[in-house]
Amino acid sequence: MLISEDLVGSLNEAAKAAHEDEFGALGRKLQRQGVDIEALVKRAMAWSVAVPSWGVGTGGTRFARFPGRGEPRGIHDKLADCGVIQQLTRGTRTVSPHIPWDKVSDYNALRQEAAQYGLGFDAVNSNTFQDQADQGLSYRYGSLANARSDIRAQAVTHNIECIEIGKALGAPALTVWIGDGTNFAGQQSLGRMFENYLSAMEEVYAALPPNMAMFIEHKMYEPAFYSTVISDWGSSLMAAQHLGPQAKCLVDLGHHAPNVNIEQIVARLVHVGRLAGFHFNDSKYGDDDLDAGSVEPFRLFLVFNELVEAELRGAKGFAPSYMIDQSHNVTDPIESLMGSAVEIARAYIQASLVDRKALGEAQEANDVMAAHRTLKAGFLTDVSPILAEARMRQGGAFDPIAAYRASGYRDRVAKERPEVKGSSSGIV
Ligand code: LRH
Ligand code: MN
Repeated sequence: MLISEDLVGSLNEAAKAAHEDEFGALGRKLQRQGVDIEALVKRAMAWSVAVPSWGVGTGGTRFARFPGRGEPRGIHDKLADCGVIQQLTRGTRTVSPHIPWDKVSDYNALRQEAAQYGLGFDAVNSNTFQDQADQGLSYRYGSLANARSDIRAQAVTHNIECIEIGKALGAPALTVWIGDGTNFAGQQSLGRMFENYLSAMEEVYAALPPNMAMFIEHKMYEPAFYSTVISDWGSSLMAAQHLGPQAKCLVDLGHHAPNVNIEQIVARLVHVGRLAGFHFNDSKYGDDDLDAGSVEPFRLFLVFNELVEAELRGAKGFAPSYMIDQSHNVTDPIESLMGSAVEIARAYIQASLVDRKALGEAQEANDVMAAHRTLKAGFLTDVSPILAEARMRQGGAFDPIAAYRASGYRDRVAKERPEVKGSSSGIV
């Protein structure tokens, strides 16, 4: 264990009396609503969201990245940091890796290394939005949608390599996000770019083993600022339906214009059985990659309302992957990821206690206010005692961030890991 279990145990013991009082009170409140708190604790214990390997390092913007103390040097440090998040929250059992940022020579050994922290791997992310030192051709003008077939072929080869890495890691999917697009009208044919992308992705799709999915991630803009090849869920769904049943649409909450109704996009993708899953984060303006639930917690709840509704009615092909994708520019990434994991689990449990029968009846009766209040009652319920109980029953911390701070883990790794000076720029 990376954090002393005795420390976690003594902190939990100190919080026990107050916790049991609040847990008891919530249990009685929910019982009056015909809801069994034990069932919700079990749902919270079974819940898990993947941590992005790139999220445990300090993030940045195009202007600057201000490295923090004890920056992870590579995937081995990143796995240890993800191990801390899992040990204290008990709700982040997998890591989503990014290639080549997490490239190693022995992926089986990496799989064992992760397992010792109680971690597995979720979707592998390819990267054809940067040029690597040892790369032959540049992705400056795009990758899988590039006008030049040799550059598309290079990007196809990279994605197939990521599939092989995914097989070795036991990953359920390959996530393909490309920044391909244009900055000027006329720079490229909008139709031909999409066709180039589809033909290149056909080759990647053909390399998928039967038990691996392909997650297509759309994004409205950035790094391209006039057009983006896979800019919205419509383009993503067209591509998925063109490629085949293993291709699905990944929803990154930050990849939409402000005020877009993301929960309805979720409902549509559930309807066609093509919801791949999520990159959870929050935003106020663009792809801000802020901590999930830190700007619009009600929107996060409404997304989970669609997910729980789909789960409870047994929607066809409904098996989303839940992942975080954030950039931690001004906080300790471990604290932000633990905080986000708790807020995401909170939205899931709040959506799970909505009185679906009463909601359905109010909707049938067009009783607008009753329907809205019935749904919102879930969001207005403080489920913190359920989340804490679920963590502690699995050996986690009553308050993960307080336990992490008390552990001195950051001070410890700051001594082991060389200080990163100066401020480069970019997301990682
Ligand atoms: C693109 C994105 C994508 C990742 C990258 C780090 O904005 O959301 O999911 O590859 O961030
Ligand atoms: Mn993303």
